[in-house]
Amino acid sequence: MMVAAVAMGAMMAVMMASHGGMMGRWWRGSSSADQAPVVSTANEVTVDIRDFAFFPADLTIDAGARVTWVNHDSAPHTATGTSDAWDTGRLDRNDRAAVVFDRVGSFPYFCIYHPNMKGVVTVR
Ligand SMILES: [Cu+2]
Repeated sequence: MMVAAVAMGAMMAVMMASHGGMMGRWWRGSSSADQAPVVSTANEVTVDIRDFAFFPADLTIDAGARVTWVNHDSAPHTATGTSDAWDTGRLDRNDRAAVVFDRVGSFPYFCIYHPNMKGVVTVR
């Protein structure tokens, strides 16, 4: 898994070199740290993945709600629970996967391909 992550990093570096302008926009884009937390009472909530970040990265939902991650990037991403309890699996561009959160608690997650991509689902 670490080897795959390193290989992906090398690939990204090559892409940055050949598409400097476009990638520059990506890397200057708002990081998850800049985002305001979102509280939703909906049963169905979508988290968009774009520019190597989760939107919203900090999401609070009611127990029993279903969260769907949608990848808008050309790079593959995942939403993988840090505790290993849940995982969307690999999402290629326009792929989506849903997780139902029945338990109250805080569920941090990351992308296995880009571990600096982080989010958290808080269930109340
Ligand atoms: Cu990713």
